[in-house]
Amino acid sequence: MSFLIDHALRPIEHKLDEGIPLSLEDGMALWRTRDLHTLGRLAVRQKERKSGKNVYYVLNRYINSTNVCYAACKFCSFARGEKEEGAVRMTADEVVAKALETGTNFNQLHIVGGHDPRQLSLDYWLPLMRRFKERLPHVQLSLFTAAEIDYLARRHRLGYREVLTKLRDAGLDNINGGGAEIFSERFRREICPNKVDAANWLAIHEEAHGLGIASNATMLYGTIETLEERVEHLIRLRESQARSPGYNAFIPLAFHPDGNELSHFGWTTGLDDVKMFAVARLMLNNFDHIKAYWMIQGLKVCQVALQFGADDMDGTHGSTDEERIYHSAGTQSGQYVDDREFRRLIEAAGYVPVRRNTTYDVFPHDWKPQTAELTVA
Ligand code: V47
Repeated sequence: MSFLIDHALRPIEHKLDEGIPLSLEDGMALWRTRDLHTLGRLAVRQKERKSGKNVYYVLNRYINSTNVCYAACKFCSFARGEKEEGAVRMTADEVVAKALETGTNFNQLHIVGGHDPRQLSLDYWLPLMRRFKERLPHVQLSLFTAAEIDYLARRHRLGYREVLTKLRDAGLDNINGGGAEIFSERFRREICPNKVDAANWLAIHEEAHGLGIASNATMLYGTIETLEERVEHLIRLRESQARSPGYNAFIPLAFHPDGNELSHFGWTTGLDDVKMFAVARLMLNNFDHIKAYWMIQGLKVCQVALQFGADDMDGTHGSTDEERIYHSAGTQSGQYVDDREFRRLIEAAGYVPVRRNTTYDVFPHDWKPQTAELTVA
């Protein structure tokens, strides 16, 4: 008796074994297959070629420093006008206090925010970053998205290289992967016309890599994009990584429909989610890590994603953090997962939990920083 095997996947298996990058047609065959188990097995084999039995997580703090934003992206439920009810703009002292609220035992500070005319400025960020680096040298700063870097450059009338150099010198270790959405012009014109375009998103990441700043990449799936546009997006990321290496992880962002203009698309399905992880793992042969971010697809789907090529579950967040991008758009995930829970889920999936920092240096799970008690002042 033979198990059902989709024969369209056989030439793809051959290419993967030979290390040949997959084409657009291959990517479409992966999306179209109903042979989910073979798809998962192929993705797991690629994952294990990259990271063996390891599955990574990071002890981190997560802050949305401002939700004031005038970009008006149609998928967004988070943005507010300055005077609108629900607008939250943190002072630099509040950001420091929030980051330190539950101590210093974390390896990453992850901050993203809106295009806020008052807060998104080098005058606000450079001193704040230096302050963090002086007090918390063991914490890597994963700040901004390329959309925010583009805003900073335009605001200060500087080139990307100049802005990035200033940010790097103040301590920027990594740029977050947001703002990529879907690279197709058709998508961006209709959904997020006021945001950095695809060519500049890629240029910012490539310039950052050249300056020694690492980054992540994302893709927002589940609205008007076609399957071809999803695969093309992945191919453009692969080409960008080949031109200027420095992307650590790819993170698929499942569309969340509550409270935005695209609500009628509804939630992505579990099947779409796990396929998305597998297709990404198989197309992105030059990316080391595919991240299943528990906040986005939920802990249960993310654990299953480990059987579809994902090798990372992102971060704990702090127990007092208040993520707002996904919570304002309807996520049922909580705000915090402790490291014991990550280890339990990863081990149950047959993998070895590994604590990392942003750039994937590995730490014993009970590692603690040697910093003295810190206060806000
Ligand atoms: O660019 C906004 C997305 C991104 C919705 O680097 C939405 O590790 C789904 O940068 N439904 C910002 N997605 C978040 C971001 C990020 C997220 C996770 C991991 C990393 C990383 C970075 O959030 C935006 C947009 O694509 N987003 N609204 C929504 N309703």
